[in-house]
Amino acid sequence: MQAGKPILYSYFRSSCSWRVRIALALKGIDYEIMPIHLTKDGGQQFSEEFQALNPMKQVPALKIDGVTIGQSLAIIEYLEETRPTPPLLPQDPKKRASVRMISDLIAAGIQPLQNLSVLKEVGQENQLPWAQKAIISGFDALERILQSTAGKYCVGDQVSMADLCLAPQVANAERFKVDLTPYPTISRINKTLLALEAFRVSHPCRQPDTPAELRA
Ligand SMILES: N[C@@H](CCC(=O)N[C@@H](CS)C(=O)NCC(=O)O)C(=O)O
Repeated sequence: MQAGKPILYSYFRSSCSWRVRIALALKGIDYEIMPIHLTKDGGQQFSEEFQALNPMKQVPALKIDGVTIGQSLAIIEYLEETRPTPPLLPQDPKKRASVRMISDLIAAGIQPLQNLSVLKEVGQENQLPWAQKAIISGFDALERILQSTAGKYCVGDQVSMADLCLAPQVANAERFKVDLTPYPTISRINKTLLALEAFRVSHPCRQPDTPAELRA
């Protein structure tokens, strides 16, 4: 099948979309963004057209090489397997396990609990404390883990998939007004990551669908 430029179905503020945007930027993959607004029109992720691409009704989804892939970590691992440079998983199996552990901690243990669809269920007045509780519980564990795995980044001194999960989750923590003082390692790594070009260009404040008042 003839494959054109990859298309990323993305929402500027979606932390899971940001993970993939960072991977695409780091690997120097040219792509187009198709914005999916998660609240406009009742949520464009619920349209029949988008559900045909991702039946989970979530962003991101990436159309690439003639396939459409949902789930940010599956997308990142596909990019890693097909475009291995620069690597986002270390060679050493123990370090690889640490990268996957941290990625899963964030992608399965924190983000889903504070995702839009869950927040809708808990009701307007409970949303902030609910999201804060989920993030604090995950960050308490993550800070301890990073104290033994981190170098400059989450695992040693190479940017890895774990870092692609960390920076977007810290942005969510800031959006939900979580006090980051108890997390010096998380904060230090996040600051280092945000200075990298790939994290900068893929940042929610610089996307085609970022509203004017949030652009920077
Ligand atoms: N495990 C999925 C989670 C995707 C996800 O939760 N996406 C959010 C944005 S970060 C979403 O589309 N939410 C829409 C909704 O909850 O209706 C992944 O890693 O891609």
